[in-house]
Amino acid sequence: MKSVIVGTAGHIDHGKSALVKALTGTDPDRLEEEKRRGITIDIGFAHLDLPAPDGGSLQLGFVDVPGHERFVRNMLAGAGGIDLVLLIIAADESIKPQTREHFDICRLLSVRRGITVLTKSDLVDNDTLDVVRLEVEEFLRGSFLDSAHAPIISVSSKTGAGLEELKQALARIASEVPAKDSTTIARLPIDRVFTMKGFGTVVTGTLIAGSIRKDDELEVLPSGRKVRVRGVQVHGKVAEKAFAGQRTALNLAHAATEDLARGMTLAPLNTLHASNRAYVSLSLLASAKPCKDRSRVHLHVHTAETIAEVILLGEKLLAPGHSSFAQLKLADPMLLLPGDRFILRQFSPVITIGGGVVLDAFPLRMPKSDLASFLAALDKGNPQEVLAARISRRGKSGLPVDQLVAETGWPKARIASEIAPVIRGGRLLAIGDLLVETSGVEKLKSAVIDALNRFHQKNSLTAGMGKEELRETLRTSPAVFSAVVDQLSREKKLEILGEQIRLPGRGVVLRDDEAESKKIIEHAFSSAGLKVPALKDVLAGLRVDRARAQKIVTLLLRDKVLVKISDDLVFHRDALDDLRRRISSYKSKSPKIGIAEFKEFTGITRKYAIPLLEYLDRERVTKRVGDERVIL
Ligand SMILES: Nc1nc2c(ncn2[C@@H]2O[C@H](COP(=O)(O)OP(=O)(O)O)[C@@H](O)[C@H]2O)c(=O)[nH]1
Ligand SMILES: [Mg+2]
Repeated sequence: MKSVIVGTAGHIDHGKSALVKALTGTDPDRLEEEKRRGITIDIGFAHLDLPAPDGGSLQLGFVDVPGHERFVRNMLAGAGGIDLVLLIIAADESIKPQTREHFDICRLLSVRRGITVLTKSDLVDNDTLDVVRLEVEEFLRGSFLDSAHAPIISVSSKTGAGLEELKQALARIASEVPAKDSTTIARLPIDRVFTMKGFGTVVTGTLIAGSIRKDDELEVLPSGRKVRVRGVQVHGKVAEKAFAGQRTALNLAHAATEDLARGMTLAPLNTLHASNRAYVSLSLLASAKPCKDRSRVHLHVHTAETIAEVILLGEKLLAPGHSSFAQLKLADPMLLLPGDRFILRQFSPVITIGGGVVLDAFPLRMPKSDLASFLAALDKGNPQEVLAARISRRGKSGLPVDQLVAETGWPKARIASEIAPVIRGGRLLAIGDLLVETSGVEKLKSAVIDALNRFHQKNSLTAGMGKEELRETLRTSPAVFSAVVDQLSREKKLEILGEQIRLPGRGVVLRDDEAESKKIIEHAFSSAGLKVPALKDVLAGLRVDRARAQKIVTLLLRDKVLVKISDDLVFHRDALDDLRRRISSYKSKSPKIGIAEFKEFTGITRKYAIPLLEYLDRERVTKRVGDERVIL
């Protein structure tokens, strides 16, 4: 069974609520105050099943809106999810201010289908009805409700005249509404929150995307609260699952009514994010005043509203009837996805001035010309170009698939199938879960080579650049970095030495004075045998400065020409090798050696003998037993 949301629109007292009641049997004015005052204050709901012209059946969910100008914001909360509008005009009053305003809103929200209903036909004679019809036809000309393709039907909710004809037209047009895709990521903008005895917290709304089933874990945005669905009702009846396009009520666990409000959205856990900035395509109504850059406005999206600042991205003044790309800065964050329609109302006095469509809710700083082509690609809406533009915008850092899901609201499976041909075409690369533009990877590869080159030039006494240091210099993610480094290593454009990376054949290069110093140090220790000089004395006598001298020592230690036994006690490797040999031949004389014998045997002082013996213990040449060493 197909579900279609039907919204009313029109001036106060033109008979919207009476018509919904005449069609469905339900009085949409549910509040006590509404019944007492006889006016609609907030949105009301009703439903009706109709046979479809093709023999199936149609489930119509009605959203009845208030016509009073003071309650347009409530009207907007209801207008968000509608597929089909009933534009209601009383035959005895014809077009009035909220007829125009609601009609503008429907056009700005891009409502595509509807029926114009001339109500209270019992109050006027046929001539008057004809005149009103002509006026209305003129008013609607060129719009989605143009009488050339959308019906104008006169009815009386009092006598029932015209209601059958209206039902037939409703069934026909509702059956033309395209079926909604329930495999998209679920979104339920909340329009009502209340408690029900025996159930607890209940929220209602029009499910605008995806599906929600009993026991689903959901997230409330923007608050981030996690809730569980205890029960689902669709069009007033218990259901296992609600699908996109259905009036839905959810009984929620883990949430009190205070935690929820109209304007919040329910979505799957950890999938979508609220934002307080968005790039949009904005149209100003012909009836509005010119819109200045940085104007403050009221922003309405689905059931949410907040104050926003309009930053025009083109000319600094938007003329009535014109469109422009803009950035909206929101006073409070809300969940926005590309394709979401919005309405702008003037800050004061509050009247509808325009609206448009969200292009991107994750604005990033980028050069003006790049931004213009980015927004143009989003506005055109070709899915492959949209994905490529979003990935390209992230440059060499790439974009994780999860973030692409959050940016587009498209499920992973859809992204994967849209992007596969672009990857095959060579324009994008998939590195694990990350998508990167191929040219971004190429740029990163040359940036790696440049960074290594600069490093080698500055650090001629170091073998290579630390991996992490290189990654931080390039400001890129670990995944992209290691993919690029591996690729460059396979291409033999760099070499990986443990935690260091260097260009092939590069590394330590000694200048003349450095090479000379290295020789002096080496000689100082090789000629000293075990009676070594203090390292700092050797370094003090060199031509190179202390920092460079220290680096040369590090090189000698790395190459194991020198061996460090303790702080400031360094030996040449030949001296130590010689010592080992002599110790093992000593073993044929005695299996043990004491400190005194060791001093005598090597000819060195106690100051050196103790650290040396400890070194030999560590090297498992000797083993300490009491005051003596067993030779191993
Ligand atoms: N005579 C007559 N009165 C109607 C008709 N439809 C609505 N009304 C009356 O017009 C008034 C406003 O109707 P209502 O449905 O509340 O208007 P809304 O503000 O557009 O929802 C009420 O007093 C209704 O009884 C109709 O077809 N004929
Ligand atoms: Mg009403």
